Amino acid sequence: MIRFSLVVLFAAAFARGVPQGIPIQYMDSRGRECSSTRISIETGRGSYSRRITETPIGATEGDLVVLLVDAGVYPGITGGLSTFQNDLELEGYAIEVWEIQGGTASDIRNDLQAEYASGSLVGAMAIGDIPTGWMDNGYGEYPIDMYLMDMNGSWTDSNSDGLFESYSNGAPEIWLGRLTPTYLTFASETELLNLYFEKNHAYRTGAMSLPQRPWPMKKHSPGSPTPWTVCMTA
Ligand SMILES: [Ca+2]
Ligand SMILES: [Ca+2]
Repeated sequence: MIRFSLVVLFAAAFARGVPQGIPIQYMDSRGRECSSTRISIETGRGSYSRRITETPIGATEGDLVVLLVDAGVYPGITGGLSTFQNDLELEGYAIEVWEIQGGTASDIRNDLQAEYASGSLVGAMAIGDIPTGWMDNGYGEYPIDMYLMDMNGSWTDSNSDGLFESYSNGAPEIWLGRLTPTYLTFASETELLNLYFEKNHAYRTGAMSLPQRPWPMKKHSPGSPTPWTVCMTA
């Protein structure tokens, strides 16, 4: 009898479950819906401004790299940033430093596109909490730095919810690196960035080398029955 009752209880619970076709809503104990990751990260940055604080030294003709520096960390990393800039210039790059306050990835992309159209921009480094593009093409929302690397594509957000559904001609024209320790908690953002610049300088000047050890990576072979394979390299 007890077993029968349990079966009936489970059957009733199943029958009262979420009907098909109605999305599950996640709420906290007060019935509030969770913010999306995009909204929690990108909302409230304020209006956009860009201050060009460093331009290429002399008549440097090298490929241009822009350092996009979050204004919130800028005062705390000026020394390390200067070292980083010098290291890159010694390798033949022309460097501009843009101090970025607020805004959106679209604001930054507009400025990068203008720079790209006028000259020799080849790449950018985002330092601190620099906005990125966001996408949802049916697999959930995710950040996409390709948005800042593509200088001539069209990105579609047909319902204006801040998430692109598709893009065309989206292959990158420039590269983008990112130094974003913003959400780490074991040291402050400026401490971690300064440590990075210190190690980077040591590596570029030969004071530090990388240990020889295997590195697992995924290799992509389009058209193969097993398009992704894991391999090791030294
Ligand atoms: Ca959208
Ligand atoms: Ca492109």
